[in-house]
Amino acid sequence: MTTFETSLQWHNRAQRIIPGGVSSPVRAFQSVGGTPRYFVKGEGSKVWDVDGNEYVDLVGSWGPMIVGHAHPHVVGRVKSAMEKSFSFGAPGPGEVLLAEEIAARVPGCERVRFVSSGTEAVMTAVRLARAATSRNLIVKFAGCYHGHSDSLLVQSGSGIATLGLPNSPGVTPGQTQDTIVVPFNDVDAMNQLFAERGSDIAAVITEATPANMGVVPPLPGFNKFLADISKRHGALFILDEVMTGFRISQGGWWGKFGQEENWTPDLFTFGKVIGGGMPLAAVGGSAAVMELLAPSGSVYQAGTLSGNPVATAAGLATLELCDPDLYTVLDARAHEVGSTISDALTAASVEHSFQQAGNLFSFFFTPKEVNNFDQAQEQDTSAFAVFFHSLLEQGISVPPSAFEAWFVSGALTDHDVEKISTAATIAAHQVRLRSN
Ligand code: KE4
Repeated sequence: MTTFETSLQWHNRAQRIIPGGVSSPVRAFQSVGGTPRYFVKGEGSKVWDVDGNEYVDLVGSWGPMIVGHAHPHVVGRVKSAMEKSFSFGAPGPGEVLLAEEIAARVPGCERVRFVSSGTEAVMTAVRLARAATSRNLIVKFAGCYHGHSDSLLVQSGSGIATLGLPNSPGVTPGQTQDTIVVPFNDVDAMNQLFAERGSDIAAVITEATPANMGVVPPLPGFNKFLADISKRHGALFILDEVMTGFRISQGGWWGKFGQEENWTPDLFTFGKVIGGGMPLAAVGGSAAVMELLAPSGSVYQAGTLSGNPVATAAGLATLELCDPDLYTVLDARAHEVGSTISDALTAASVEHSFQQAGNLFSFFFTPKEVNNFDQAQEQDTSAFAVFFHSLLEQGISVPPSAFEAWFVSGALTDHDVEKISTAATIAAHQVRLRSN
């Protein structure tokens, strides 16, 4: 009888019942090749696959596992919540407490509505913006990812700022005709677009720092520029903090940079960390806009498990651990891990750009700094794949794509960093050997 003791066996079995064998495409290793690892246990900074291999985890479920896996404080609170049932489909104290915690950390959030995914949060924010302005056009940036709602699955048309074209089968031109795609960090393109179409624009949406094309920080003042130009033309500014929210600081990206630069988005989206690994996300912002949501207003939005008591328990317990000391640790660890890996690549004469935004970072295998998606696409993704697999074979799990951010957790240890350093040295030489 076949036992299922290896990731390969599970993946062959999975593909017979789940498209691509995965519940989200990036997990399938298609951009790096090879067999995805089937994880069955996580504790602190480590994860174990079904084969029994141990890895230092620099993915952290793409952000949520900020305090490490199975943190006792979080596990305890989730267990306690679960024992009182999983869901009621009715309001409960947990969502009120979590909403108050979010608003306390992000004063720009006067109201919060919970949903179950970042996609839902962004979809709701876009609908709110269109309702609030009675305008249709949404402006997004090439390379920024805001979830898989139809109107945001767009790619640039020809030219600098053109109406989006569907970038997935099943998305119709009608669903993307009101989405405009602009190169990131391009002030001139935005000035021209607003000069021509400003009165038709409902909102501009951006990742607080793009991290879904690899980490591409906003040029100094770019987010403030977006907030200001939107306001001047009566458009809303949506800051997508699904990735950065409560990861970059106690108040997310805006808490760390926006307040001091004196700009405030009209709407925020959050996810990942606020659910602590459970399906929970949120849209928040000014009361004037958020109160348009049903049942206060007429903008419809709903969800069976939204604000789920088990998920809100996980999120609240996680945020309770996200104090200033944690961010000091995360920032130090991110710089330590990123610099160690960059030093190893440099020592092996492997051209790369090590890019950081707060405690998010990534590596582009290209000699030039990457400031937008076109430049990100010039990177050597085959070199990344060699680097990725060498690290994986040495017990370091990093994002299986050259177009993602790397994540540290508060559970990383000095020994983990030593292991990462040793593995990076070997992996860098394997990239070097490949290119000879
Ligand atoms: P979800 O629907 O996956 O919860 O969130 C969508 C989303 C929205 N906005 C930003 C800035 C995001 O980063 C995301 C999701 N991020 C990816 C990581 N690149 C999720 C991983 C995946 O797709 O499996």
